[in-house]
Amino acid sequence: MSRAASHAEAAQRVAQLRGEIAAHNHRYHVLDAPTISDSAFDALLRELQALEAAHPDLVSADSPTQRVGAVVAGGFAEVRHDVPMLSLGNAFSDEDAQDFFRRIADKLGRDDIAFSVEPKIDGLAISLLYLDGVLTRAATRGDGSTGEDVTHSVRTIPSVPLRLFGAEWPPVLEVRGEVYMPRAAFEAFNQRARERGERTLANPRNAAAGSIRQLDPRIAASRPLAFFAYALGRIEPDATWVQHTDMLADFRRYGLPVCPQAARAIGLDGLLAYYRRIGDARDQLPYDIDGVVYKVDDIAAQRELGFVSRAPRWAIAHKFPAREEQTVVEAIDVQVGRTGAITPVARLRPVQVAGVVVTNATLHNENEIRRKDVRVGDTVIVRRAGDVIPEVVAVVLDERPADAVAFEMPNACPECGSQLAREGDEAVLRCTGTGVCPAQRKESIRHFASRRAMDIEGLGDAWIENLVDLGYVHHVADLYALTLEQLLEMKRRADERDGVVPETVKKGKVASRWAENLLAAIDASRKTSLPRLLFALGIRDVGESTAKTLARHFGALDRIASAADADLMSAPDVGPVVASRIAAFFAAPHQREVIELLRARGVQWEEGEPLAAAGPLLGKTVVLTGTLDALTRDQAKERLEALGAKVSGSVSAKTSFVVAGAEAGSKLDKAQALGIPVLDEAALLALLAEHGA
Ligand code: I6G
Repeated sequence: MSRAASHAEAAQRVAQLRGEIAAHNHRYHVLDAPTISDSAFDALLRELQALEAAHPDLVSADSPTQRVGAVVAGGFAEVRHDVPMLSLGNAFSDEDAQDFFRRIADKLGRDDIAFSVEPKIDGLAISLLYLDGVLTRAATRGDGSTGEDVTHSVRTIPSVPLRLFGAEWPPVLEVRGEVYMPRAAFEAFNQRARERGERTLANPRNAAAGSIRQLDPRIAASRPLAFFAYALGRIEPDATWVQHTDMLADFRRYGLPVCPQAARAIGLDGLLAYYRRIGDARDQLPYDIDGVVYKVDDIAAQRELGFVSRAPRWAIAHKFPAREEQTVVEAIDVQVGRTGAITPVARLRPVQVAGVVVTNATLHNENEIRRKDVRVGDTVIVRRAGDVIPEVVAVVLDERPADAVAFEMPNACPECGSQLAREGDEAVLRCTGTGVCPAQRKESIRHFASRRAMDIEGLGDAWIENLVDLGYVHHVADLYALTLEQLLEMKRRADERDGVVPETVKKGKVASRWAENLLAAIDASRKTSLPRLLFALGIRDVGESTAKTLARHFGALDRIASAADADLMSAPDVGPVVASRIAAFFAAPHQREVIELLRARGVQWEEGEPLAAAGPLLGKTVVLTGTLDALTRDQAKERLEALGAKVSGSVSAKTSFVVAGAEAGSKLDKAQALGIPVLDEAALLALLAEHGA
């Protein structure tokens, strides 16, 4: 829309944009089913921002541009809950759950009772007040009667609608639910914090609570929080829902996120089956839970059952085993990873954590161990969540033995004796014995053989240890030169060394099936794909996704191996650090030799054409800003990429030029400040036409 848009036109477009943005936001953050690209979404948001800047009277609190507001001065205001925020009773066993069910069945005089059931998210309980469909206030539970006003933080959570969808909602609607940090986001946050030597968050629950209880809303906005609605507070006029599950269905219709695992269960058997089903899925769920909640579905029956002290008689939380337990640190060792990274590991007195015996927990790096001050002999809280390695959350200082001494990191690699060194301001110490350190070699081979890399079935840790320790394999290419005789000899020597009576000799015949199987698995891995091979090589910071991107972008290994940093950065998502890691990897003669040997020993992968091998804009980084008339942002991006350019979202000194459409904002200002060339739409079209794109 041009600058000359009338106020009425602007108001109409603003309303339309807000509706579209809210709907896209909901699809992305609640339904997990986006229908437009991130850049197209950004363009809508920018258009709205520009219109609001031109017409400040059109700005309103429910606008998606207003999620992050000002810092709250003078601390949190108190909020009295008109309807108290209660807590739930707990069931710690099937018997407790059975007692809960029995009490209800006896009172209602029947057994075929339907329940609304859902996971109990480990987060922070929050009450959201919507007046005339607009989010007006958000408060913590506090003591149940009085909480804290955290509206400024909760508004920043993308899945919380600032305005309810449709027009069917009650004019006064208070919705209760849980703010939480998805587990992947929590892990990623901590990983980044560790790399930067910053403070980590203890667990997703503390992460949610700590993020919301901040006076500066930018802190909550910078953390990936989410919300699930599960209960009702105040409502006017009175609710007409017959069943709790009807209410949840309406919540969904209003655009409020409701846990996708919420369901209905009948009778005690139904409850316990749900408990087991969610318990089995617990490690795979994207959020942390500490149990499941059962609620009598029929609201009239809820009323009949009433409350005991401050908890409903019609609902209960059936708890899972805790994720965190206490145990004692018996020793602290350091492990050497594939890239030489040194990780201190706590050897623990064995403890059951959520159904699994834990004997080791990572202490991550020197900074972390120092910050937590974990010592041998300490009683510690260990946490195990999902598939991630258990970690030490904190020390129970009251239980520290008087003679416990602070841990000192070694100066030399415990495996090869090489010096340990830190790169730049990295928190991680690394073994400098690349190529010679047996621990690094074993880890590289383990990674190379892993399922998502070369997928060599049966090449387990014990074989890798023996193959390296007994000198049969020095690097990954040696796997492809192994013979049956060598494997059998290795086994015999390992048995001898370990004083084991060889199991491989049975009835006077050498059992060789395992070795044949292993050789067959190694052989089967010879035929692979470029992304798998790239990932398998174990280049630092090149995970599966970057390997795929590189393969798609360059099409062939040699092109990647000979690319300069700037060329590597023309691949999407490859920044300067990753580019330098890739270049350094392929610059090492040892790595080139290994790749040649892999080829010579029959490892094959298909190669193809690069995406934009000879593009005239190869090595150029372009930033698009503002609105273009003739092209959508996606079309412009696609055509620029076809010419070899990398299209980036932010302006920096590395930007080659900026394309500024109508109502370009701060990116244009920044480009001008940095003296970066700026093209208008006509110049872009001319450039594209010149190169036939
Ligand atoms: O603390 C809670 C967690 C989950 C709840 C709750 C819930 O439902 C899934 N429901 C109620 C009614 C209350 N607390 C009071």
